[in-house]
Amino acid sequence: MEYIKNRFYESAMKNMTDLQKLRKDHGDVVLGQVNIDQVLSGMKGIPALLTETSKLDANEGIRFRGYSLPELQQKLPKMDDGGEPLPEGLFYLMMIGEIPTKEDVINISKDWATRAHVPQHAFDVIDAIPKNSRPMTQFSTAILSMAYDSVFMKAYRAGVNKKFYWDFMYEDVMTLIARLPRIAAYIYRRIYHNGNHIEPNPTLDWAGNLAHMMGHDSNEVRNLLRLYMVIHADHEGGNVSAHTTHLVGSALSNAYYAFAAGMVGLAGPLHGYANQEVMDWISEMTLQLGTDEPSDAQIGKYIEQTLIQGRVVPGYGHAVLRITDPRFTVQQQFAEKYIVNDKLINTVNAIYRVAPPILEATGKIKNPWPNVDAFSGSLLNHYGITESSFYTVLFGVSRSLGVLASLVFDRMYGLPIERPNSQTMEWFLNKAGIQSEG
Ligand code: HAX
Repeated sequence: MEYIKNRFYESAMKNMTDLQKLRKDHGDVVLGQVNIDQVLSGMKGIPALLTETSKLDANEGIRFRGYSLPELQQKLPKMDDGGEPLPEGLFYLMMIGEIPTKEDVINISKDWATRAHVPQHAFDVIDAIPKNSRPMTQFSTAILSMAYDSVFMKAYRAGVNKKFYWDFMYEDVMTLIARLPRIAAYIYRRIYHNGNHIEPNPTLDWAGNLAHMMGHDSNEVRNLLRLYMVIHADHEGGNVSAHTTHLVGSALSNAYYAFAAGMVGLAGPLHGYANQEVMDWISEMTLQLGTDEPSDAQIGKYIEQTLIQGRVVPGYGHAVLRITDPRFTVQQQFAEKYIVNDKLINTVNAIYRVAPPILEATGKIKNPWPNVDAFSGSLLNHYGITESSFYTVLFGVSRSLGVLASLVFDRMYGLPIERPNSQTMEWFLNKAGIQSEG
């Protein structure tokens, strides 16, 4: 499968001259001003990262190498039975910048199938963790345990020339991505199915095999997971999981270290854990109301109560987006196409009718619209994947595609160690021209 690596090398090399020119001759070009609010609100809107794989527009949503999600649903190769695009194709697009052929996609699928063997020590590490510890704890620990196999780390220690770092990083990235479905399914079957594991089927595609190993081996679930893996794969470089992976990688940490760190970031409730919180929040609501078919008025009151309690309404709001997340819309359309009358999905749709005006009326929530996490749990639940505490692991498997592709770019471009400047409160007060009142 060297030709995929060679194509990446050729396409990324074309950018090297531009990058060198930017750093050498145009380093003093000013990109904008930074104000105190931007720094104190989590560095929002400060252009600070170079990320090739995707770009997020606040008023339009995500584009992968220029393509929106609906465009990708049309253009990326699918299985012969139609359905949803294959995540292998999205990975190719993010790495190479072109829509792949079906043959390219099959080749990546085959490559990942040959690399998918998970070393026994990773299973042993998972089995040593209490079964009732969070699935994301088990997932990130298993990833970390595989750093033992990093070819990048071995090459670095052997003194390899830095111009070849990307090649070893590519090898680690492809192997790590290939292993993740097996790791995730192992954790799933361990926790929820008495450790009754299902062996991989190497003839299946990456997402299809995940459905198979989880024990949800229908065409519908395979299709859902293919779509799920595509829409969660990347959201430009600044989100917590992507930025953490990139930051840890900038110290020349190997892909296993960097991605495990990114996954620990994804596990936070304001990021990937929100997909579980949405389910918990809805079930708390239906329990309190004593009905699983709440009216719009009942939902409105529950949202107000959540806000009064000083809690967030999970699945709503975004640090960048200012519209309904297209990833929400794509899932809603999937439900409209395949699912007839599901009470939970009806409730999710009702929340979408009710929540935005209430959130907007607070006057402080910048984006009152739903994000990706508002819908994903209800779809999984419909198809029998009801164990919501596992949902962030599925998000993590998908997120590997974007953040690990970016890690190969980082080493290809020779991006340096990341080290922003920090300042004390006194410095900020001085800049604002005010005295401390403390
Ligand atoms: N419910 C209640 N309050 C909310 C809110 C929500 N859904 N979204 C924002 N706010 C609040 C913030 O907590 C903040 O309050 P304070 O000023 O009291 O601190 C205020 O509104 C302004 O926040 P913001 O500028 O609109 O939003 P941020 O960029 O700070 O945060 C978040 C963005 C996504 C973290 C936020 O909207 C949120 O907490 N949403 C709920 C959790 C969630 O769905 N997270 C998943 C996001 C998508 C993702 O990354 N998926 O992985």
